[in-house]
Amino acid sequence: MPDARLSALAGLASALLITGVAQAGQPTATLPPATPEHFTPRTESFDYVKREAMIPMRDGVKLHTVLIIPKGARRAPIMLDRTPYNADEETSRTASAHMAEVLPSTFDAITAAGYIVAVQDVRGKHGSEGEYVNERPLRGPLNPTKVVHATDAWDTIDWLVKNTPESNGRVGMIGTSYDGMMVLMAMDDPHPALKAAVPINPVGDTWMGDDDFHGGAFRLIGYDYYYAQDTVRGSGDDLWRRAYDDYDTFLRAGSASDFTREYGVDPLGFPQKLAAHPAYDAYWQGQALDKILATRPHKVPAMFVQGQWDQEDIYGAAAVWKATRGTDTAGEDRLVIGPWYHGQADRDGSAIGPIRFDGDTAAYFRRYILQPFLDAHLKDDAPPGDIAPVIAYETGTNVWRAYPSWPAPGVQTTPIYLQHGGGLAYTPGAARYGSLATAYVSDPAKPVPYRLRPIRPTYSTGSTWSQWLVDDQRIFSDRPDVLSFETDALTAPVRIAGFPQVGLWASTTGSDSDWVVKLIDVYPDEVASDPKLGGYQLMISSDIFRGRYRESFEHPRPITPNAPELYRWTLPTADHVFLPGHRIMVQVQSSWFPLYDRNPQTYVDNIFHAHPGDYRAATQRIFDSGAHDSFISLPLLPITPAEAASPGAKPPV
Ligand code: PG9
Repeated sequence: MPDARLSALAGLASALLITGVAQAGQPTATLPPATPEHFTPRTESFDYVKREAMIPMRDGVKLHTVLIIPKGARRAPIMLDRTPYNADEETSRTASAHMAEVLPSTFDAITAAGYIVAVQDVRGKHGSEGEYVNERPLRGPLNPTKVVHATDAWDTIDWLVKNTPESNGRVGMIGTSYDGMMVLMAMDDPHPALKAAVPINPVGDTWMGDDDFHGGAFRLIGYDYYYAQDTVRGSGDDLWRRAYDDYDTFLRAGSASDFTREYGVDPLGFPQKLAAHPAYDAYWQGQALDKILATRPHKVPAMFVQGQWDQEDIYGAAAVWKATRGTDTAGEDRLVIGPWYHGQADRDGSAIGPIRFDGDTAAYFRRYILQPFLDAHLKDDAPPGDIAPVIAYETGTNVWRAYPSWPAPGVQTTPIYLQHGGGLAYTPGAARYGSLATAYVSDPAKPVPYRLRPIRPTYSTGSTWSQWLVDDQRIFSDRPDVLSFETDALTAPVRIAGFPQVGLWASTTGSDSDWVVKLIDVYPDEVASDPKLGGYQLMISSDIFRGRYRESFEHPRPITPNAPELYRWTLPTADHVFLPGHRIMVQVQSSWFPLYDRNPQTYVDNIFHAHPGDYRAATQRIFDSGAHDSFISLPLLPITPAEAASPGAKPPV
């Protein structure tokens, strides 16, 4: 064949090969694919083995579980975390040959101590089968089904101890927030192999003071959570916005129900339950884990972990601890109070925003408090732990303290009274006739923002939501609808160690009202060691109370306009020293928006469905002297000469 014809044929053949055009009856030519048919990662050099299992529950549903096992482990305890937040992600933080790198820092100390870690998707989420019911109630009147988180935990632990040859048959449970609630629920009816429980910032009672309501006021930010969590089995999208500032977003929407309709949240089951149960009715009472666990026999030693500035679940840990003291007759439980935002015990605990602590308090907790507690209960040969019943980080002085109980023994509950004209003192202010009051107008059309605007969506990229409880309150103190009362500069330290309580005498021209009380540490005008803290107003313990619930959380009642009434409620626990040169301040206001929905200030049956015409400005009077003397009861704990002589010394835990 002549050369020219040969090369023309060769050209045609290669064109056919590249384009894949097939002649009739001939196989299509292709390029070799980049992805091999079978690929096995090289993991021989890893210091751990990863195993995945679909663990069968008693109803046949299988739950996806990832085990990370130290290579060569023998008779190792297992730490189990049950989560709705994706077990795969929780066990593959980085692509690494090291167990410590793939797991979140929750597990750093126990990983170093040779534990096996098991992370499981709860039923209906991510890799697990079954239906997801957000905050699925335990078995009882609210849940007649046979499967609940307590049984799922039981079945999982049973399977783990029978199918993990590297284990010593002892299991601990740990988890933060929702996962912490999973730990509490497992304690309802624990498997005998469950030997230790660590609920960190758990949801204990979502109505009473955790994610969804505080003092009866509804937390609008929950909609972001339920939208991302409950729209799909995996991780859902963020709830969309059309404004940069959430203050605008929620104010323009109107009531909570108006918002859910406009943004398409209304078909979701949990938001529907929130709107159907605005008061503390049987639905919420029947799920309150502090109340439930107080009635159960004490079977599992627990370490309850509380954050002093927990912006999501500031109630649960301390509440369950308090409620279950009567059952822990062997004194096995522990309470840890750290200077942390929500989940910070699992992260870097050196600071929140501009407020710095002495070193990484969270790493200290995990290494010197958590791990010895777990070792004592879970390891074959560990010495008994000598962790004090209560370990609390005292802010202000920035030292860890050990106590036999909480509130700390020796606490003297002492009222500090609002004084007419803005003072705050241990003796009630006198009034020549009757009572004195200071008035302000609370206008639902201009609610007090809970943060400096613009307020970014809670969980959006770059949001500083986790820091909001330490925001400088100075920006609000000069608003005409925020009252401030403060002491003179202190000449001696004042320590609080327990739960401050509010006694607020107030009246409103409306027929319903919210009251917000903030206990604040005012820094000296100048702080040489950290100039940006000069004059800083740091909230130490603060909360909101919805006036309609003053007599009963279950049965709200309208307020009689203009009649002074005493509003009493308990603030979150705190362990803090107001240092010499600082001042104690109390601020009072009637909204905290849009973290909390607006009270229309006109009594309506269900505030979720309030109409635009219900929202009315009201004149609020805070009684500050005379017969109606408003106060905050402080859990004062005198500072001993030894403590005063060595502030900053770390006591042994
Ligand atoms: N605090 C989160 C939560 C929100 C709503 C319900 C339950 C939990 C969490 O961080 O898990």
